Amino acid sequence: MNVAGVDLRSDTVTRPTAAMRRAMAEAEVGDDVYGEDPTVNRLETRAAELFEREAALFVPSGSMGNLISIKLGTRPGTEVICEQKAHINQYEMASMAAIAGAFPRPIPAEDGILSWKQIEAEIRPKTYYFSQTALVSLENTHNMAGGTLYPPEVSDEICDRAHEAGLRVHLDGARIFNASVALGATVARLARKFDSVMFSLSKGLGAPVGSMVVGSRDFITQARAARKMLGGGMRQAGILAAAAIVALEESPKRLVEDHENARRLAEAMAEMRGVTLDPKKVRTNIVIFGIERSGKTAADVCAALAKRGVLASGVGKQSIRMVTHCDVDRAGIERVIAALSETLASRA
Ligand code: TLP
Repeated sequence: MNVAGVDLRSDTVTRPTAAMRRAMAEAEVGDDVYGEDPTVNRLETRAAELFEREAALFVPSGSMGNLISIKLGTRPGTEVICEQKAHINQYEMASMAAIAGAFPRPIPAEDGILSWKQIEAEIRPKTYYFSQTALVSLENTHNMAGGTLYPPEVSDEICDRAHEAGLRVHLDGARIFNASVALGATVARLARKFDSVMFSLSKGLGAPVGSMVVGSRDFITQARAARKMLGGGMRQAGILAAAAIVALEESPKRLVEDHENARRLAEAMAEMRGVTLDPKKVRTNIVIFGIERSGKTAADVCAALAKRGVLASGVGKQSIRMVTHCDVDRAGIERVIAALSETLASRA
């Protein structure tokens, strides 16, 4: 994307800030496979502290963090209950099946938010000739449902009841800091009942690379071994962890701006002819809207937007996702609104 453009394809596209680059240049490093990188150790300690859990592990990506958690929470031949549009179900290369040997049991849910009632109905009978349910995975915020939120009492109930049923519960909290800001609850509060938590440093928080897995000391010891097995043992990773520490300390407080920008975008779009969107549902940094009524395809609209310097992603034949982040300010948002309005009004 050229510097004059506005890239809303994802919050993964952000560039490290000057403070992050400085921290990277000055990072003290060591070999993290030997546990000797002081900056990685500091990041892991800080993440565990913020989530009020025993331990945390720095992993190269959210996908690897989810896979490690699923691998440790299942056995080959067991099942994972998740929402149908969950990232683990749609965008992780079927790794839970290909690598962990687990089978997804996806359930479609309105706005991506599952209830215990829906989950309970999909737990497999405890009969030897059925594959057995091992793990429930929730996504908060839910990316492909438009950054939607689990009310804390709903996720708490799912965790409690799942535990009573002998199941583990994983949180794909790639954007849990967005959820925390929108719900006015700490990440520790939102994540406290989950057995494992993955959160991303490289999305809304703006770090260049990396995610964390958080949980009990015993779980993280096993996760460290699983990370090595998957080829995720990194050496002088303090260079990356240094930027991640800046992201963790500095970024959560500014996410409210991204949410306000997403809301402004959604409210303007809801007024446009040809767009289907309920702006009240936009509570975090993701806006997904339908363009069925325009008669155009997402591919055509995205191509026309790109010509006007705006990047967005098609997430269905006639639906588009825009994600706000720290590299887009209010002026950028106004530019996107103008570009979309022109694009939808044009005949081509
Ligand atoms: N999401 C990406 C794409 O892969 C769709 C994006 O642009 O939003 N969990 C959730 C909820 C995610 O949204 C993502 C990435 C991941 C996990 C995976 O993280 P990475 O990309 O670090 O492997």
